[in-house]
Amino acid sequence: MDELAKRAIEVLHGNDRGTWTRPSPRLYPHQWSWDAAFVAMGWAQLDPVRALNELWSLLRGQWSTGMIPQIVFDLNVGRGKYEPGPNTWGTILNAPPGIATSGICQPPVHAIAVARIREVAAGRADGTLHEVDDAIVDLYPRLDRWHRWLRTARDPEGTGLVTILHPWESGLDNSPRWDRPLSRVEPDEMDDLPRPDLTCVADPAERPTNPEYQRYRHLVDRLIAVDYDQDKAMAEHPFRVADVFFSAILATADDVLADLAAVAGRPEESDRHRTDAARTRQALDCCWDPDLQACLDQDRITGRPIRADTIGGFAPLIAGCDLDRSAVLVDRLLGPTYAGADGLVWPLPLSTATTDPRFDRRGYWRGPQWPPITWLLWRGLKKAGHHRTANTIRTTAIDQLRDVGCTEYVEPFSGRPLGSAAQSWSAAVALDLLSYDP
Ligand code: 2M8
Repeated sequence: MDELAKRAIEVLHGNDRGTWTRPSPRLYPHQWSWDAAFVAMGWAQLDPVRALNELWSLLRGQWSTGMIPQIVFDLNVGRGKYEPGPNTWGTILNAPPGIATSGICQPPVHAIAVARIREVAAGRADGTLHEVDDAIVDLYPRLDRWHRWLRTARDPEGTGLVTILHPWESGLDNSPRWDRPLSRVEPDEMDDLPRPDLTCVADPAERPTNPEYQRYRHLVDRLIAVDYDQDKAMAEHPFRVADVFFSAILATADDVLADLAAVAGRPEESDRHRTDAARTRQALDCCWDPDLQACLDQDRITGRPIRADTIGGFAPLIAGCDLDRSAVLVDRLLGPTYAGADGLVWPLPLSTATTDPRFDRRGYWRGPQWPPITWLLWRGLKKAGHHRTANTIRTTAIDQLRDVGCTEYVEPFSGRPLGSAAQSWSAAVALDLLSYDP
């Protein structure tokens, strides 16, 4: 068996908790929402039914509103191992009885994962596809409620863009995109709560700073103060940003959900999902900055676009866009400020452009390469018909993972692995990318 596949399988098994998977053994000991979607695609290569269980485990935490929370906590994990832990979110009345969750969300990769599990199952000679299709009958309404929540609670005016209330909701937590809006968040007092995450990495510089964490926690406190009432939060929360990357993932997930609706015997729902996706694509068009040649997040408090040259700007490649726009974005993606930058060990997309003043080659989400982001761009390129570029990115991503292992992220100029050394979504992405080998 391929050495990388062997290593990736070891990482998944090492982080496996039976029906769900920790993102990593120490740094992230609970179940995370978008990690679970990537991880499910990895498990699909080994056992599509196990892959479905990953998603069902996550859905245990789905709120009655439809929100899929960012974290479903494992109550067996010792107190203080991860902060903010289960007791700090004030979600006991919001989460399903007996399940501890956080109170925010993450990008909706889940429908994409279900479709990929189905594709893998379809390639098997046994009856797995029937089993997966049966599950989709029950999964579809859950995913539909999730997408509907995003499109109502987080986009009450139907703009097509999802507003996030916390940088953690973006998944790209510490991106320079959030520096300005986060700098305006003013905690009443600077707390000095423990940071167990800092003890899990080789160098604390691989994690966000204390002032950032104080603001992160303050934002959680503000959501608790309104008891997670989304109308109130959308009116007065101190961090409100229409996130183009998140919205783009929702658009492409809506396209997929349109197909899953048909599999679930609900073809009459498909058009609604396609219309939603089209609305988001149109909205992304309006966020295009011709100077930067990038799609920009919109600060809902100031009403202004957030100027930052980051991977977020490539949102149209994820959502799907016209040929002209995708050609411009492919040029930029492969150009000297991203994957074509001088001195990169692997020519893969960077999380921030080298020319952005806040680019930081080791900084968390501020420059390094992240396997799941590479995967999302690879998928977008493939869907847009840029097959040659997509394939080059796929093979380069495999080379990278082969050399550095299933690390959380990579310092692009030295090739050093950063963050957690056994990250589940990197293993999952490796298995999925390898499965396309001719
Ligand atoms: C990172 O985020 C968590 C908070 O959600 C953290 O820093 O503690 C991010 O990379 C996020 O995208 C990811 O889902 C999570 C688990 O891998 O870790």
